[in-house]
Amino acid sequence: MFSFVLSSQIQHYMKKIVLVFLLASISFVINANDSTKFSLNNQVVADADNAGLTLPSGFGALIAADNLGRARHIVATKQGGLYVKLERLVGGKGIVYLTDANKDGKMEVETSFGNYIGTGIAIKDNYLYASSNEDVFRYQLDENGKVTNPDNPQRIVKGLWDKRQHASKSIALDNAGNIYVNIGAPSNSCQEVDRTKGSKGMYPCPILDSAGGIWQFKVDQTDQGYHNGVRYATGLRNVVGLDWNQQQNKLYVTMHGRDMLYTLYPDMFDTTVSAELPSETMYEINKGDDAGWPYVYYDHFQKKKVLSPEYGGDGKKAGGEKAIDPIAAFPAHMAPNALLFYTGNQFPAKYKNGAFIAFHGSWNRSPLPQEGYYVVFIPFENGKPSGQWEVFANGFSGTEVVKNPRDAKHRPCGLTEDSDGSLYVSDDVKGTIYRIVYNAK
Ligand SMILES: [Ca+2]
Repeated sequence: MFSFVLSSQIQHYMKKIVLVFLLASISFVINANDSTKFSLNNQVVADADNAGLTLPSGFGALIAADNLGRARHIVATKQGGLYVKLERLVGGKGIVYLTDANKDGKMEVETSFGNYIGTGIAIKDNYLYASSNEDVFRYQLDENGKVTNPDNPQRIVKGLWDKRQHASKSIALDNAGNIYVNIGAPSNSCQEVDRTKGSKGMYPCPILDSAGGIWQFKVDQTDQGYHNGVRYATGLRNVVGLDWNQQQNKLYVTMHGRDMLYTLYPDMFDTTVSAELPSETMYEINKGDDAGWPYVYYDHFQKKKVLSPEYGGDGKKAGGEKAIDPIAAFPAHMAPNALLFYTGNQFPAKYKNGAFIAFHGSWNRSPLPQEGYYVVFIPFENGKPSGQWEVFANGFSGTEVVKNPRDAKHRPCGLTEDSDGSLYVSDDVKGTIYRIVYNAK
């Protein structure tokens, strides 16, 4: 009896001692690693220098992966993996699949596949979709979010224009079995001779039959060409950023505006105006919409669509009465390369259903400094911007002033949201993947 009581008491105290020791060691581990590792609630913690980025208060960033190659668009799986589309093959492969086995936020390459370059990548209903510059493929995903047929995808779209200029076939998917493919115009402003002083604008612009718009295809049919697709929207010079807004059940896009107003028409535009115009634009797209390229461009100072000089414009004359207006406009030549509506709950409430835009950065603002090279946020309500745009994440270029795109160490190109509400940003210079998290509570 006595021995039983003693042993029971000893066991009781032993348990207490073990528990105290365990708590002490956990707290020691957390304190020792608070800037580099993960916290008790398994939330990923930012790098000490926020991966070199400047962010709003309460946000942090870490480098999730690095040196992947020319990382264009990205998509996160529900299970925490990440697919990255590459613009140049690495080891003969154009898609990288990253996973994070120990959940510390640092990702490792699990596999790579796909023998084609390109930009577009998206996930819908257990399929991964990826585009080359002329085709779209789809792959089956297993219950872990991993592709089951990496070497044998279904080619659902083929033979789209690839004329080098504006060749990225960015993609988005709706909830009704359709995929939307950007076919950028291989042209600045549809002149008879592209980007040449004195060359007239072609009317009607023949490029619009095959490019300069968004085409809609079925997700489950093989080898669809132009004749199987629907020209869903036209007059869009080059849409690299597009996203299906689930709240509105509608397509939204960001367009790269035309270049070279000063170079081609120095008697109408000076270098300052030409650096700021035309606007980079964001549109809400309905079937059949025409955004007006090449006949008009948008001017966010005059707040109107202006007739292009190739079509009789002088920088003031309005045009494009039947063309849609943008829902947001940005300074020229910032190159909006990705659009993402934020649906997560990790970030503060103002970000919910708002739009993030990754600006790849400019070349055509010289002699003024180049602009872009950051991620912008615009708050939204009921599918429309409800406030001014603001720079959300800056510092990718690693330099105060970018005179030439080659000066930029990193250029934002793709966006995706992790299932925990973190925001991933890809860079197509060094292949860095940034993960932005909200740490303040
Ligand atoms: Ca890891």
